[in-house]
Amino acid sequence: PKEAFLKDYKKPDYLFESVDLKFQLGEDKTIVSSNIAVYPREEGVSSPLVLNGSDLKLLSIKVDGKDLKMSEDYKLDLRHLTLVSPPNGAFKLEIVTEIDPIHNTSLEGLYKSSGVFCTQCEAEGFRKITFYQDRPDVMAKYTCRIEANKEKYPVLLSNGNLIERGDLEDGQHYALWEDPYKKPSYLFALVAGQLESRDDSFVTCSGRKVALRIWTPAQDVPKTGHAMYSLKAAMKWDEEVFGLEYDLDLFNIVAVPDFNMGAMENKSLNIFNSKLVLASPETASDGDYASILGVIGHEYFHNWTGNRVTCRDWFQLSLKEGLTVFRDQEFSSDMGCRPVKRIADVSKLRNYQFPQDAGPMAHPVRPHSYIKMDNFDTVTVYEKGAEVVRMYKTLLGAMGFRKGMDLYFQRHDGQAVTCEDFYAAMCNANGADLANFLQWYSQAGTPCVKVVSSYNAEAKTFTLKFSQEVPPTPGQPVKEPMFIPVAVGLLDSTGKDMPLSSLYSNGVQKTISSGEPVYTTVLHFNKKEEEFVFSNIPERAVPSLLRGYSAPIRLDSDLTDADLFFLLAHDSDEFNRWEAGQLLSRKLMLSLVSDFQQQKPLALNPSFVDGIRSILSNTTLDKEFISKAITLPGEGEIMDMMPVADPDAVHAVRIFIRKELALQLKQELLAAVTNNRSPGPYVFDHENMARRALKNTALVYLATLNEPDLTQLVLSEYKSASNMTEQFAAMAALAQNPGQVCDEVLADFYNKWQHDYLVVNKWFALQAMSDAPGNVENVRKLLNHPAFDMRNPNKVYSLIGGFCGSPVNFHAKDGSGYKFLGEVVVQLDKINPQVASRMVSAFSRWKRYDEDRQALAKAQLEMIVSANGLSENVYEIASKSLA
Ligand code: DPP
Ligand code: ZN
Repeated sequence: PKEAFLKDYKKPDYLFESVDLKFQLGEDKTIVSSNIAVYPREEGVSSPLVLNGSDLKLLSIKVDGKDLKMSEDYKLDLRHLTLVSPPNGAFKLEIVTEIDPIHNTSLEGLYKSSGVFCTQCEAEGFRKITFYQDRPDVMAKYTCRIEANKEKYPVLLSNGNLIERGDLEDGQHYALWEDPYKKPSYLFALVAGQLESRDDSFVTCSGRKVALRIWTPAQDVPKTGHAMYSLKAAMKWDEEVFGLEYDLDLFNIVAVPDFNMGAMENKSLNIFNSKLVLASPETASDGDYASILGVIGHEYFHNWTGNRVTCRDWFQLSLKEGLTVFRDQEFSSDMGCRPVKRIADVSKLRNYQFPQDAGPMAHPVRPHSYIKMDNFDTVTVYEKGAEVVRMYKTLLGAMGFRKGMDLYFQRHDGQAVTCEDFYAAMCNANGADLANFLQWYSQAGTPCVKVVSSYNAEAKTFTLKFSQEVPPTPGQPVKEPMFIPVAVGLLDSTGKDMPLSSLYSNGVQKTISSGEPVYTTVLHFNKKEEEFVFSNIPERAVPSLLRGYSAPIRLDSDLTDADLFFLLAHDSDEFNRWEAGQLLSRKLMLSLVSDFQQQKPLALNPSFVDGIRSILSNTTLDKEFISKAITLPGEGEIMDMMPVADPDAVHAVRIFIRKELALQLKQELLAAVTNNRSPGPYVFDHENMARRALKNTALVYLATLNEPDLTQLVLSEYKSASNMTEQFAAMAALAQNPGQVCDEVLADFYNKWQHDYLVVNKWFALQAMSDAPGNVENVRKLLNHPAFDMRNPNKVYSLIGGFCGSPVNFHAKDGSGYKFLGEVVVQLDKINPQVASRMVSAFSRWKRYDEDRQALAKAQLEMIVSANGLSENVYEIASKSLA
């Protein structure tokens, strides 16, 4: 396998002015004709023109109307078609290929999902459709003519505007689409099938009426209301917050059941995994509703950040993804509750991105190299990338950030650009010098920051002394210091924010405020070590550090438990209030893990119980905040902090604390259930979701006790639930205790929902994640369940992904979990390499475990790497994991 390197980037010698495509869709084959207007980037170019192509049958190739001869005029290998000596100047290139969408199980390129033809071209799927310079810096105008059987494929869609349609002979019909905007091939899309639409419209800020259509099979149209609401909200939000208006008169979304990822932002024809479109109160949970809102927003926002301004090369992926994730996070915050959204986003970063950044697949936000680009749709590129964008906003302020965005579009609309271009727009628009900020794009690894505080009562100064260390990562043994914005506030002894007036650092005295009181300031920490001294501080303060999680780092402070309890009770920054509780929980869990390992009896610190009690009974707090604040850090997060990860100990301790809390806070938890029952029909808004979140968290706690009256309570909640959020949560609560009740409820649920594949996936996931000893056998059985299908990515993510996400069984000491995954990966790789490589990632941190587990996991990775016909996708992850 060949690795591609950022440092080897070269501009293309040839550019494409326009592309006219014709698809003749058929059951046993599809014929694709392309007609490309080629021109040299610079005059006098005479180098060969290399086109990418994979799994294509070449039928004919012409230049300026003349057939080319094999080997004389062009060469063909497994991945390229090379025109040996193209004419000087501009020319027309006509290529006809044959493809086989019906047997395309990789779900990239053109394939069929539940009878519907659809495409997925990002990152490199267009080369499975026709020969092309399949790279994002080749931007062209497209037309697309689709021909198909009218009865089977009444709806024919592509990018842009429909300019012609009509009937042909033999029951065929056609549609001709024209996209007026230049685009890279990864944004091309085509859909053909029996679909119905929900139609609506949106009037843009300049008064243009845009037709909005969401396409699904007829029976699912009633479930697209929330997606349509989300789309209209996103269109309005982008106008209001960024001044960005939609640029065509039509916007289509199509939902398909078989899709490798969440969704794809193809110009004016977004294609979605149906689980991110379809929702009804009875079948979708609050989490699903929130994901739909966020992802519909995300893909829509790409129209400007990604499509109008795209990436020069795939190394720059975070240019569009980090920025667009940041935009969807802000959108969801504005539509819901900001602190709660921030907590959820930071938890995701810590639970998924931190481990990646500390493992063999660690890579910078802008990777230096890749074997398969599909492997770099990662939490680092997306979520850490979003944190990098957030830091610009933290450093430049909301207005400054907006100025930077405006300049970015003004300079680069219609171009394919780099992360430096974004950085330059941000700096230039603000006359700002962000020093070594670009390190965030090139250095991998989560920076570790230490902070020590001290108070000088005589001088009335409060000092924070910072030091930082960026850990070594593969290929990057030595790191430079990073530019870390640290938002800080100081609390007085009553818990109020102190006004901050002046700050001394780096030999410079700086005024923070001389008028309006300022309670939070952003420190620019960009050296190995640095001291910041606040003056006019009348009493010893408790610092609230890294407010709102102002940088994606690990922070190690000298705050005592007493300080943390104080912050938990008083901090005006709600994120840090939650964080204080998490820090206390992490400390507690780590110390109990060590007790467990030494076979000491476990005992819960009473002040921890009191802290949780006071949160739980605080009626002034947001209910979803309470639900998050009483939830312990995940097992992965704790294992990540141990020198040798011990899944059994961490699991036992987490269960112990949860039961102990349930026992001691039973009355408060019961009150949280009874006070938060649904007052009426399902409503998707923050208040109602928060209420359900608190009730459901309380139910899950109570059910850990496995007492008959509590089981009855949860069972009656299950039976009386009128929405999926509450029904599923009650079932999950019961499923904690394997046995007759659990079995009956699981059977009842399946019975009720067997006709809804999205709900059945929840049922698979719940069973897959069970911590019941030996659950691997149950999961193996479920592989043969009639509702399971290895070809559907969602089902694989639910069942296999769910299993790997449950540490006790995946990391079972006897190696049964590893063996299971090894077998599945080899089998899955033959069907869908992208999905297989996502699954194999579960092995990547095998070196974190004890020697026995290491040996067992390593054996599976070695078995995978030596498998016959292994894909590059799986090879890259497995071999890098072994290195
Ligand atoms: N570009 C798609 C997204 O928006 C999938 N990679 O995330
Ligand atoms: Zn995206």
